[in-house]
Amino acid sequence: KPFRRLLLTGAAGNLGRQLRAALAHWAETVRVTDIASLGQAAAHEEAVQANLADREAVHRLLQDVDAVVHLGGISVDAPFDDLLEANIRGTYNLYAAAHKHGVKRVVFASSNHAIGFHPVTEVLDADSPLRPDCLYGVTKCFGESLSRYYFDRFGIETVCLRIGSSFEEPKNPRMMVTYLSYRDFIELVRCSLFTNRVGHAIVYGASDNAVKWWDNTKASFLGFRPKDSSQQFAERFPPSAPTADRDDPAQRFQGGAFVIGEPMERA
Ligand code: NAI
Ligand code: 15L
Repeated sequence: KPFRRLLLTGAAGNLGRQLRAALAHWAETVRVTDIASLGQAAAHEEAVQANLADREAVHRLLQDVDAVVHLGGISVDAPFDDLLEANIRGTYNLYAAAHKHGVKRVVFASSNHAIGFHPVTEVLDADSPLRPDCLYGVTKCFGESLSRYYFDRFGIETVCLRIGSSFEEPKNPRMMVTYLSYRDFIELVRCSLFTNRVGHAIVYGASDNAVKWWDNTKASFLGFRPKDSSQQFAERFPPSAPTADRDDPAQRFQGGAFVIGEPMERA
């Protein structure tokens, strides 16, 4: 197998659960971690329950690993103090530990919410300006920036996946554009781990959907070719014209309903 040991954070989550099985084919040992319960570890797995905000725990997680798939953190908008611990401190701890332990490749789950305030009439690529649509999106911009610094300064390579909507099926018309099938998500992670010399890369995670907001030409060296499309769900969500001229911000902007939230305070 190509890797001796891979680390998967957020392994108990929606996408982490999808990836666990695939990683078994790519590494002798997969260290799976989450703050939540990880269930029964398979024979090739080391399960470690830990909080990413716990610096010492994260340093132990990074020991003796070849590469990291970093999915752990809060995956929706939330009070700043919660995002600060899980997404900002957590991602900082991960990079500080990667540097200390000589880990040279990270696949970072960024999000379309890092660019969600671009209108739906625009097609973005890797060089489009960040326009986060909520504090959660701002934490993903932090992760992209932090990883850029750790590459420029220390040569730690990162592929930032600006994931669209990766679920079993699209749940609304917007997700006909942002849908990323689980199979295509796994393929995107595979390309990000196995491509030689990725430097610091930005790639959008969407399937081969009929309407596209994102152009991955600048990340073509990753060789990511989505196989699925949201078209199989077209009857449920028939196509409509772009709505950038309408009054509803949740329809005008790529981030959808995330753009109408407000910064939350912890209760
Ligand atoms: P999820 O919420 O199901 O999984 C995230 C996991 O991180 C959870 O199991 C949670 O317990 C864990 N976690 C949260 N705080 C933690 C902490 N302080 N320490 C350790 N673990 C912690 O989300 P999902 O859908 O699996 O997403 C995975 C990653 O991909 C997330 O970073 C999310 O922001 C990103 N993403 C996902 C998208 C999707 O459509 N599924 C879209 C865009 C980005
Ligand atoms: C995300 O970043 C979230 O993690 C996920 O739950 C979805 O809301 C997704 O974006 C989306 O934009 O549909």
